Amino acid sequence: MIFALATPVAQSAIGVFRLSGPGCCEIINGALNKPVSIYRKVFQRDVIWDGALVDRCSIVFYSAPSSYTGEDSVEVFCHGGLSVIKSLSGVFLGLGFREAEPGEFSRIAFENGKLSLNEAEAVVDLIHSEDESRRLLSSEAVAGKLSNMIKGLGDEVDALRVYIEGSIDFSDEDYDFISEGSVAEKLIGVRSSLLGLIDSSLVSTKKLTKNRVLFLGPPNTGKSSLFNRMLGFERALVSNVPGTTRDLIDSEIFYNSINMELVDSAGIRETDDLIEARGVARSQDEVSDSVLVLVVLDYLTEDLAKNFASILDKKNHLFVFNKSDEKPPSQTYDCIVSAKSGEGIQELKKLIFNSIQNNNEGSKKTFIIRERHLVLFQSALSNLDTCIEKISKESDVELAAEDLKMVRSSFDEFLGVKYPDDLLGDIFNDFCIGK
Ligand SMILES: Nc1nc2c(ncn2[C@@H]2O[C@H](COP(=O)(O)OP(=O)(O)OP(=O)(O)O)[C@@H](O)[C@H]2O)c(=O)[nH]1
Ligand SMILES: [Mg+2]
Repeated sequence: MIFALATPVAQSAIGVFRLSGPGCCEIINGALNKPVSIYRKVFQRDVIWDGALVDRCSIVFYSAPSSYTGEDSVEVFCHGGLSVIKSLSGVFLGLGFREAEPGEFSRIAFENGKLSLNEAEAVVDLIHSEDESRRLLSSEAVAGKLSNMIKGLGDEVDALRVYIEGSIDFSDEDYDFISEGSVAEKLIGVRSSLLGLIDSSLVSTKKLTKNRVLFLGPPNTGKSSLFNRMLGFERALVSNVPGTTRDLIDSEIFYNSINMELVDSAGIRETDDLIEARGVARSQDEVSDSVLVLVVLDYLTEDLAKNFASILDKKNHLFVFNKSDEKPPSQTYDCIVSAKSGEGIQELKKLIFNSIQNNNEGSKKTFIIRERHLVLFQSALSNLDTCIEKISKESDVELAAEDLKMVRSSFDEFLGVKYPDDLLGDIFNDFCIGK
């Protein structure tokens, strides 16, 4: 039997404990002023320990298998004071519960078939999601839509494999099972469904789950000044010496319900200074991890705009002219600002916001998936391709059935029907305690 505080360890209005394990409801009843005998209903009860009142709590019992973990479970809503939380933890330990590991509740849920592996991963993404669009993507996966689609494709693959294997036994007869069964067309159908699924999925990497906005430009154009101005405090050093910023500096701001991570970088120029050259190389790498690049220029560097346009190519970017308090620009820009006077800063924030919203890859996608899932889907796709080739040529039909077994096996690994040993640890360690 395990227990954990499901809410943060901090003073708050209420704290929620979660407990799970066979028979745990009866054990908890032993510490209540009056036992609870009805499941899935909220009761107010006093928790009594050593003859003294610990706290008056709201309590819900769940009986196996109708709970998150699939085991008997209890939720206890207590007053959110740290001393109450500490005393209740003492009661649970005294009753024989042990503290849960991170993700242990979800792991039990997975082992009891309440969640597929991909749904469990989506639970982590949902907890970690910081803005609306990512939350929606993870919720779709938590709700099992992606798993169901893969299960459906897996069933089709199985049926086709059984059909192909069956046709092998009758291969001497004067009947072309493969073409009569339109096997090739059906396989192509499965392939295009899988391809469609990949296209509608956003692969989450740690960096891309944040909306990183990179400040890029020649040295001394005021990137750091603009970065500080947007944050509202002096985060990065500013000086009139070109090459002040050497490393990447990031900081988050929250604007109109989206979280943006602003990243200040070293000015880009040809340089002999080795340290600065490294900084420059790093900001070029950083371009690929960003959702938006702001090219910051001033009146001395206006003619470099075209160089940046070619470096950035198809990357989502905005040209920003800074130091408008000193001189107006001589060409058109997406935004004209002065980090010094604050002119144009609100417009720039709005532009960034709109640009992120419009270009948010996520907004065009249906699912959020892990790198691991993409690898499995791609391997399924390539096995389908070889299978389709064999079937179309009507050669090696026996081997074509083997290809389909491999496709099925990739799907099973996605769903967690089978998995390598260390994978479970990797996934569930990412959870917080109490989930
Ligand atoms: N007049 C005026 N000066 C500015 C403005 N923004 C920045 N500066 C000045 O421009 C100089 C360079 O500013 P930084 O913010 O350090 O420029 P940077 O682009 O980060 O420079 P590096 O880190 O060296 O690449 C400093 O002297 C700033 O005070 C502005 O809007 N108007
Ligand atoms: Mg700087």
